[in-house]
Amino acid sequence: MNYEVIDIRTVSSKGKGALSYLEIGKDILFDILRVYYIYGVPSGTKRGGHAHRKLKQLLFCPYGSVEIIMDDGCGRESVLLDRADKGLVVLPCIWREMKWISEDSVLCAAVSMYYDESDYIRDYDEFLRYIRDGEINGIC
Ligand code: T46
Repeated sequence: MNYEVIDIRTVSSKGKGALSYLEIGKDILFDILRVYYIYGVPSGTKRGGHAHRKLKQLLFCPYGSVEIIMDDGCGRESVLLDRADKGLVVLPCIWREMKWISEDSVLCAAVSMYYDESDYIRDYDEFLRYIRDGEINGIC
């Protein structure tokens, strides 16, 4: 499936916590044009339910735990973002849902495009048609 779990480089200072960082071109292999974060979500809540046509994104959870459920039209896989030094790169043509596991979790995204609603596919049947056609013409 079109995703990758990465270890975010982290420097620990004894008794003083840790600092994690990402560098464009080294840790993230696409340009970042936008950053957003989602918070204040009650545990058990599901968000998402969409795919992107072109957008690439790195998701990470600096506080709490959020499950990312991904679907490529053939099957489903999930990744639990439960550590601040764990990242998930999600490439286009993946349907995703995000489930808030613990209260007050913060989900951060560093993404390759400005916000553009036309990049979203929010209907699952349309997503299945898009990836079927995309496989034929090389988009997905
Ligand atoms: C994604 C997952 C992980 C904006 O106006 N600007 C923005 O940059 C974003 C991301 C959203 N919006 C608006 C669009 C909707 O009216 O904020 C509202 C909530 O967005 P949405 O329902 O798409 O939120 P999620 O949590 O389902 O999905 C978000 C991202 O939209 C999406 O790209 O991959 O987080």
